[in-house]
Amino acid sequence: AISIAIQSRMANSVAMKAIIIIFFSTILFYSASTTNHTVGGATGWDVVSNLQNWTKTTTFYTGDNLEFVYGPVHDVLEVDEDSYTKCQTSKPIRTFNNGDTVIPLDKPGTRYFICGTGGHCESGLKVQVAILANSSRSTGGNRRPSTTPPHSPAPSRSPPTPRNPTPDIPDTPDIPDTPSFPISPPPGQHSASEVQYHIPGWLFSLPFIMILFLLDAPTLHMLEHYQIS
Ligand SMILES: [Cu+2]
Repeated sequence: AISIAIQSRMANSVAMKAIIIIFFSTILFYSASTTNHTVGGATGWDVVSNLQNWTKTTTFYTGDNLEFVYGPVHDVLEVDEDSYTKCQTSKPIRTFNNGDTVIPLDKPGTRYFICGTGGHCESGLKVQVAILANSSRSTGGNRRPSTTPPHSPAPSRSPPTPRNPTPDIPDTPDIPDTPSFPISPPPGQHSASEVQYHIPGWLFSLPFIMILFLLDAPTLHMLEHYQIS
């Protein structure tokens, strides 16, 4: 009786593991397919950040997030193009001041953000982001920097470009070189993080589950044996 109890507990743990794996690999999948762009990189939303350079080396897609991290001396105003150009803080579209503002980039187009604190916008604390339709990602849009603007043909084989200094969420935290990935990326030089796969997230966890069950096959076999007897 004791060993049966132990065996059924092991079966439970297999199911547990499967659930946990599905859960985390789904999260992993979705975090791999969206990018959180920390505005200004390591120095954040601050006058010391070179925001013009930052936007030049970053490509924005619908589905990505912009994250503004800033101290209490700053705020974030979303403005129209005219206010952006003139650093006019009097008619913002939206205002944020909680120190950590995440803006989902939900549609293509250009959006403008400035700091509302006196003089900061004039000192360069302003950012303009051109958001590309997400579909351009899957058709081989160059996900990462390339110092070229997104519209010109991207160099297909650029030397390891300096990754953007952003400590944003690593695109593919622990996915090894996708050994078990069921779908091979489109031809091209894109790493896993650069390509959006058009498969449901749960499918992403299948290889892991298969590995799990292969590893646990002896356990399952023993379990069957116990149930028969
Ligand atoms: Cu400011």
